[in-house]
Amino acid sequence: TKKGLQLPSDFLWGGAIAAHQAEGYWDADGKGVSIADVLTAGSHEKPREITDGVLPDKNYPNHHGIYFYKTYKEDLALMAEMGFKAFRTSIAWTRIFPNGDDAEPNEAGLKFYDDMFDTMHELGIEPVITLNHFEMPYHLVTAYGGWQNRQVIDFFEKYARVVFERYRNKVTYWITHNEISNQANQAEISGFSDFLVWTNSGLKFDAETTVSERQAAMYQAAHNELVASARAVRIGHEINPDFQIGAMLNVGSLYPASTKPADQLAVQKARQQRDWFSDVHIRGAYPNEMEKLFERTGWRSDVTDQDFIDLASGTVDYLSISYYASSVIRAKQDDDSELDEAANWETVPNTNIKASDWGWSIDPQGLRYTLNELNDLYPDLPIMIVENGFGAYDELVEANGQPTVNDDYRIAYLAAHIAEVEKAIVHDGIPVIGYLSWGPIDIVSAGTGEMKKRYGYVYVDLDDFGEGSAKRYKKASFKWYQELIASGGTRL
Ligand code: P53
Repeated sequence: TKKGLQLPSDFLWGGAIAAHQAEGYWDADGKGVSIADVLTAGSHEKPREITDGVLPDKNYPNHHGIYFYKTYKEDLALMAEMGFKAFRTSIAWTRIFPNGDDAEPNEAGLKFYDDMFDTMHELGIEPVITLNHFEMPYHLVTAYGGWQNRQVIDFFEKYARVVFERYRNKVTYWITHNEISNQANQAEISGFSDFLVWTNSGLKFDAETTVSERQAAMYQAAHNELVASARAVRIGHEINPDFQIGAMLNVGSLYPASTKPADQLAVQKARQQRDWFSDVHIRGAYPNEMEKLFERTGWRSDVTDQDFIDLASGTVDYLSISYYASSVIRAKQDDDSELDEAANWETVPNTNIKASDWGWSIDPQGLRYTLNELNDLYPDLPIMIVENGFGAYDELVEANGQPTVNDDYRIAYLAAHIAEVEKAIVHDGIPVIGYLSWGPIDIVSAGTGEMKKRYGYVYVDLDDFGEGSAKRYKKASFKWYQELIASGGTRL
């Protein structure tokens, strides 16, 4: 009798990384400076600094990553050894268009991804490729002001067209923008406000910028990203009708702090401020409450009739999500008239569940809850989980003469979450088409820039200063994930 998971045989098991967190070689072979290249190392306590260009004497962890630019063949072989069916990474936009507004693409960058995708196919691994994962060209910020400038739509469209044409026979699964919703209510939830408008949109505010001005810039940038995504989807389908092009949102579940009606409304509003991004991607139009918000505030002012035609005609084929943690929302006031303003609600700790060393709550049931919620919103739309995992401090030990990590805490997190994915598929009938865990090999943390916040099945011997041998060692979770995939998910 079969125990544990009972998943479709074509289920996409695997893992996911992003170029800027892994590749290193930040200025090699014509690559331009990206917005990740001006982020210093931080920690749970200390935010990463956004510097004006690349400065001497600063620690920029994305400059070295894990040297994946040179090690991808060996690293992908380790993923294949675990039985990966799919591997998600991003194309570094700056390897293709170093400045973003270049007339011609950089052939060395295009060639690099040709080889990487060939390697994946030789190993039997399906590439899942993100176009824009927190790494837009820095020049598009300094010369154009980031995504709030409509010209960036055209630059992105050109970039998308070039890579869609180049890899039309090598890549089927695409994602346009990584975690596009982070910059909105997620910023309030995670306490990362200034950071996430930078990583999503290349927006940097000075102290004098008012909340309303920030909101206007963010909503305009997000609108431009959505139009750019829709145009890319349409172009992609023209280039290859078999392309599967997806949206990507971080969808940690949201709970009300109490049974007070104001808390219910606050959590609903917080969710709407996230889910409108997927609404636009999936339905091709803004939901009413967002149009009303823009009517009242004048935010998202720079729109054309053609934008709305583009949005309607470039809807995505699937939804991809990241899920790490849940959040609890409390209304700051009982008067509900302004609860759609994030400033009028706040997050509070969840005393029912534990959290990671970085304060991310551990909530496997929340994943099933969220998958159900998304399926209620978008019935039968395929959902791919493209990030889930446990960032933790790992200790390297010797076992049978081999360095390894006994990461039973990571196995426990992943097993509990995958069990909830099974329930969502088998009990709830939700079309989840894949599970890609985050950081199957240790990489630089996006949020903190640390190496020591590790997610991998494979340990990489590098510290927060880029010191170390960069050697790869299998953790205990390596064998666990390998056996899980080999068993079709039954050996949880
Ligand atoms: P790290 C914030 C909130 C939720 C997910 O995050 C986030 C962020 C930004 O840090 O990022 C996603 O490395 C993102 C990945 C990132 C991963 O989650 O801060 O798509 O690039 O590495 C994990 O622990």
